[in-house]
Amino acid sequence: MIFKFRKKHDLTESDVTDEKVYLQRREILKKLGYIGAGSLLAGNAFNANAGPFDWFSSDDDPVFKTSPLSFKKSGPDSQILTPEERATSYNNFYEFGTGKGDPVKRAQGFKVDPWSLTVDGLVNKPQKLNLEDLYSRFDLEERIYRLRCVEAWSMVIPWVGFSLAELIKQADPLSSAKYVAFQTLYDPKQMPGQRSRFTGGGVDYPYVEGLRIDEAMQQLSLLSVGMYGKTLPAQNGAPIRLVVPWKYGFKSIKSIVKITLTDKEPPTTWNILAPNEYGFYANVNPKVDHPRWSQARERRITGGGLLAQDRIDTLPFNGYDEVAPLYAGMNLRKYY
Ligand SMILES: Nc1nc2c(c(=O)[nH]1)N[C@H]1C(S)=C(S)[C@@H](COP(=O)(O)O)O[C@H]1N2
Ligand SMILES: [Mo]
Repeated sequence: MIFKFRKKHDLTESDVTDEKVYLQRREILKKLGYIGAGSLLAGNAFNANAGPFDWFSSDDDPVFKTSPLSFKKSGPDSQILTPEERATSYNNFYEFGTGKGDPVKRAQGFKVDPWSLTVDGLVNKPQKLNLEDLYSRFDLEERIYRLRCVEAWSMVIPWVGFSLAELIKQADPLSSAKYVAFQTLYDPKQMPGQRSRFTGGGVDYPYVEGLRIDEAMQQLSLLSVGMYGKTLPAQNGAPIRLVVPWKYGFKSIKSIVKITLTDKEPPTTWNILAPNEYGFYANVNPKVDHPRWSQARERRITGGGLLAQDRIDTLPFNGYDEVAPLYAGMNLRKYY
């Protein structure tokens, strides 16, 4: 698939194609693949002027293209969604810099095609998925989840994806598989944060994460390929990222290229960086403070105006009580 870029300053109001024309093109775009179509909504500052059918090319100012997804919509939800423009412009993705506004600026030229996601390790049927497999092999569904960052802010995001369990089942794990290890793309050419310890927040890349196998098989554990009805923007972890809503956000590893079933607890990036501050489990827990700040409350980034936020109580397991049995008998102060 070829990426078509255009200069941002070339755009005018009339470049935004109306929805009817757009929907007719959707079928064509589907056949072409998934990338190449711009965002329908004009909410994202970086996509605001990008029409769905941009065949201009340019060497500078690339705009990362998202395209609509077909999926089973979630039922009505009482939570106020975080506005799309906030969820796609206030990010942690250290591969593109440590500032919250860095990823949306620096990830626009990120290339996801070709992509290869490998599932290997203690499995009978190793898997290799290309970009199209990510969108077509599983029935996609929308899931509205709360995302609680360890830094004490949170969002409510409508993800689109499939249960991690579905992919693991296809790989047919051996009974010796006790953990699942995840790895982000390593590509310093594309990811400026990976070029030096200084620009990448001291992380030893690639970013790695892990779950116990029963956590990975929990139905809430989601492999997300989209948000707000479209494929993931680069800054949110395109083309595929993990979302584990009862754990702090750093567990939800972005832009995954490898999933390995293993018999040992895998190393995890933030635990390596500061083991006394970030544990392997990282379950949201208002009673266990971060050594440098309280986790009792959070700043919810909400939908009431561009800069709106509410201060609310943080809930155990981020409110996903159904996961509590996974930790029965465990001391969650020790296993933070
Ligand atoms: N590869 C990678 N994955 C990552 C991160 C990162 O820096 N690199 N940051 C994590 C953190 S701290 C959070 S809070 C979430 C943020 O996801 P979002 O930007 O989509 O809201 O991504 C997580 N996944
Ligand atoms: Mo985070």
